[in-house]
Amino acid sequence: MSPRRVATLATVLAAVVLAVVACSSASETKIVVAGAWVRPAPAGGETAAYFTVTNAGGHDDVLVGVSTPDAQTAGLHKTSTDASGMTGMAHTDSIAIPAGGTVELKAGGYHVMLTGVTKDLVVGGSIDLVLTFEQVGVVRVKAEVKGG
Ligand SMILES: [Cu+2]
Repeated sequence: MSPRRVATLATVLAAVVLAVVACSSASETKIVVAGAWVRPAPAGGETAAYFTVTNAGGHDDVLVGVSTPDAQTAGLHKTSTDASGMTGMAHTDSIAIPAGGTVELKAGGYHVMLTGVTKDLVVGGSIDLVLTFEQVGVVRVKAEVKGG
C-alpha cells in the first residue's frame, strides 16, 4: 500500500471508531445528579435531603436505593396531600427517571429521609449520599447543608 492509501485507511478507520463511540453513548443511560442539599439538623435528629436527577441517555432508569455513612437510616420518601387536605409522607421503593427526563426531589414531593444523623448538620457542612440506580449502578454525591 502506498503511504497515501494507508493515510486514507487510517482516516476511514478513525471515522468508524468515532461513529461507534457516538452510537453507543447515545444509547446508554446517562444519569447526572445535581444540586444536592440537606436541611440542617442536630446530631441524632432527622432531616431531608434533595437533589435533581437528569437522565441524559436513551434508556429509562430507576432510583432504587439510597444510603449514607452520615445517618443511621436513609430512605426514599414522598410527601403528598390527600383529598381532604391532609399532608403526609410515605416510604417509596423507587423513583422512575425516564429517558431524557429530569426528576426533582424537593419540598412537598420526593425526598431522601434521614434519621439519626451522626453529626450536627450545620450550614456550610456536607454529607455523603450513595444513590443506587437500576441501570447505572452507584452514584455518589455530596449534599451541602443549607437552610430553607
Ligand atoms: Cu420523609
